[in-house]
Amino acid sequence: MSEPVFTEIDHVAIAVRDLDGAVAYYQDTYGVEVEHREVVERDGVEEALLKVAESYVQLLTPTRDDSPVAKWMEKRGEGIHHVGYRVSDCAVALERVKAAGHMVIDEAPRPGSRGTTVAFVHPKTAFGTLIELVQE
Ligand code: CMX
Ligand code: CO
Repeated sequence: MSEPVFTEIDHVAIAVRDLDGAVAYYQDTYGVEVEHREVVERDGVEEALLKVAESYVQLLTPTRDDSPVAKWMEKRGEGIHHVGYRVSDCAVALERVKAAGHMVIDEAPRPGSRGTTVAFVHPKTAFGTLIELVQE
């Protein structure tokens, strides 16, 4: 048996319209703190990462109309957008998905937020969940 590809749940990503309001909700209600905030131009999002043990809640809001998150919120409203799983090697994890014949969005690993290397797996062949492979 080979080692599991996922080593930790890196983040649960939640699309929201009001980032500051959502941050305040999590801080005030659950006492979790923002560890990182960043505008990710490439993905057209602003994110706030709230630390929960070894994982994060990733609050996301679109920064432009053609952002994948804007498109998604138009159709589905606010809510859970994707799950990020931590992996030790993003390229190896991505190859494994491709070798198994499943659809991917990124053909090769690329930069993510907070200096990570990431690749997205397509929800179509992932039982309806958008998956992000995250290498720290
Ligand atoms: N979760 C589950 N399914 C999703 C989805 C999501 N987040 N987004 C889209 N889909 C589904 C749609 O429901 C649709 O399904 P049907 O064909 O059965 O109706 C299908 O995927 C195609 O959806 P679409 O609205 O036509 O959207 P696109 O194909 O243009 O884009 C996707 C979808 C996943 C390829 C695009 O959102 C993408 O490239 N995402 C990766 C990048 C990203 O999300 N960046 C923001 C986060 C950055 C970060 O975490 O740091
Ligand atoms: Co993410």
